[in-house]
Amino acid sequence: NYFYFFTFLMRKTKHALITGITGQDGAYLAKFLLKKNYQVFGTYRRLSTPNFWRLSYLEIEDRVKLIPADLIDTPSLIEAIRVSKPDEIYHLAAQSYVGASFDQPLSSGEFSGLAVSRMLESIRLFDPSIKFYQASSSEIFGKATTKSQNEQSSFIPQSPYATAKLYGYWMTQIYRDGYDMFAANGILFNHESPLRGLEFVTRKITNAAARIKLGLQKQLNLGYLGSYRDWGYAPEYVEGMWKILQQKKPDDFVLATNESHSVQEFVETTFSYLDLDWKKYVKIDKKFYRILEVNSLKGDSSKAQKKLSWKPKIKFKKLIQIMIEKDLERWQGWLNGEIFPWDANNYIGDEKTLFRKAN
Ligand code: NDP
Ligand code: GDR
Repeated sequence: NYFYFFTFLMRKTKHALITGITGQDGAYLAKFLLKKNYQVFGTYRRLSTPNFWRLSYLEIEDRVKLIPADLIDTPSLIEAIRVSKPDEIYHLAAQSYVGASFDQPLSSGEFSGLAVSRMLESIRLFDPSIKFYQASSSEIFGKATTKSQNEQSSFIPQSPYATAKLYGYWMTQIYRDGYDMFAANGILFNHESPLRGLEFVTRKITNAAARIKLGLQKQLNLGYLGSYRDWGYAPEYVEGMWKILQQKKPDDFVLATNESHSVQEFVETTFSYLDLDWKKYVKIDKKFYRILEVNSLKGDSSKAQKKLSWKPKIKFKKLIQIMIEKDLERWQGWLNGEIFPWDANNYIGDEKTLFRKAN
């Protein structure tokens, strides 16, 4: 009869709770889970200006249920779990900018580190059968001593951010082993997209290059161009997060393209895509140097490729093409008076900011 069919359907619909749904990964993950027929809940924090542009851009703002919560406010996190009754929690919210963690070391520890314990404790007390994904980071490898990094590599963090993430990594393992909870770390290398925050180097470059091409900007100031990163495409990485929680047993996985390129290569490729000579426009400003730099990271995602059947398709050049084409299209649209969900038109850039200085 209808009643049983309805309750059967209801039980089949999985619930996911995403902390940090307003961020790059949160928005893509929400879209991905909706396609998989999940009921998607997400936490957001109260800001003076609402920040839902990514959800609007992906046209899912009406399809996700939003719950106000802040990482420092444990009752608000418990309430988010109580209201959403999740099968899976994706803990993505954090202070995610490495540079800012030197300017705000304590709050970075609070939000990127301690908050993981708040989430895990809340789950343990509320319902320890909920699956938990922790957004860990390649930054925990830091001053890496090996050519590429996998799940066995040493952790040598180089920033308050990375140290906080390493704390979250270990706490996730402690709750897995100590309380038999399904708690897993995704150790993700850099992943980018047109929804990337504007202060991260990739989007800073593609946004500025598009403006330079259209005569809206003359110069781009950057910091150290010699560092190497393993850059992938964010929508592919959120699928990996989901796959990590679909395993029979909780485990930790590196997600990466297994390729590494320098920031300078990123600049060169972006500007040459627009037929511009980068040397005419890019200036080095030491104020963008980090107090400590992570010089080179390159992932080895063979475990994920084997056990999760996860394989990134979009590599460096294609990623840059996707990002630059979108930023160019947005600025052209803006010049034509079009209105669309976007961040860059209200951004004054990081030029005027007084960062803590590196030696
Ligand atoms: P974003 O900076 O785009 O998003 C961060 C999210 O956290 C936003 O929704 C933000 O809300 C939220 N947040 C920050 N502080 C608080 C707080 N005090 N209370 C509640 N919410 C808060 O990051 P990404 O989407 O790029 O990354 C997602 C996660 O993955 C982060 O934990 C990041 O450290 C980690 N990671 C990211 C990688 C990458 O390359 N993108 C690689 C490896 C790890 P608001 O919108 O209000 O600011
Ligand atoms: P990262 O990303 O620190 O790797 O952390 P970011 O894009 O900030 O920096 C990458 C490299 O570029 C150099 N760089 C600059 N960076 C910024 N932001 N602005 C500049 O002007 C500039 N000039 C040079 C940096 O020094 C660095 O070497 C990202 C975040 O998403 C983290 O949350 C995540 O954990 C890691 O990736 C994996």
